[in-house]
Amino acid sequence: MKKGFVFDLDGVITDTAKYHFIAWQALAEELGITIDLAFNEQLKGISRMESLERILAFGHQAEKFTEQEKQALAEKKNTHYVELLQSLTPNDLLPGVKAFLDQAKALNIPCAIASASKNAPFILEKLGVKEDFQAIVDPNTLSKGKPDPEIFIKACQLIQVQPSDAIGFEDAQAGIQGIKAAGMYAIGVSVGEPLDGADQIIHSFTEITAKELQQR
Ligand code: B16
Ligand code: MG
Repeated sequence: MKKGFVFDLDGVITDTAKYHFIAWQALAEELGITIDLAFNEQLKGISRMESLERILAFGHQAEKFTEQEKQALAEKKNTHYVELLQSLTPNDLLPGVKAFLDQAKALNIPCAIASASKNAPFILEKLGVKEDFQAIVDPNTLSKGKPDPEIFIKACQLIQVQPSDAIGFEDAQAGIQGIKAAGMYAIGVSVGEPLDGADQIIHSFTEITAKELQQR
């Protein structure tokens, strides 16, 4: 059966969580809300608007803003975040990622991105790996975010691979749940946090090869 690889972006291909944190923290400070790195953990894999809702709820300001004002706050955070992304280079790829993508290419295994980030195409371009992916799911086309399996099912459709033949890579608990609900094999990329339900856990892509996964 034809295999396929489906990758989350933040925390799997590169670590943009630190930039999300800087930008969310600055916005939260302006609103008089203090968030720390532990709080940031629960924003991983969660959409921009959902992240804002969680920050406002944490600061007891959930009811304070209209929808339009919330859109403006999210836009402000994103402008700051995109400024921070300008410094990204191929050196910001996580260890082993480029070699793994090259192996997949040599084996003709299609690769897709299933990220909640609307900035994914720009980030992949800055990292110099956009051409290594045959598909990038557009989060604007989704009706539900992770842990719903929709984004992973869509990624499989775009690369024309059955979910049961696809392997998904995720660093967030909600993502692992989504991959499993899609009927795929889930590899958790973890630097320490537990990821319940993953079929396999790796710390980095240096621990696996595309060939061994193709044969599993
Ligand atoms: P944006 P992933 C997610 O990326 C991030 O983990 C999450 O923190 C962020 O809020 C979300 O993308 C949306 O990002 O504001 O750029 O659209 O882990 O799904 O690759
Ligand atoms: Mg992630």
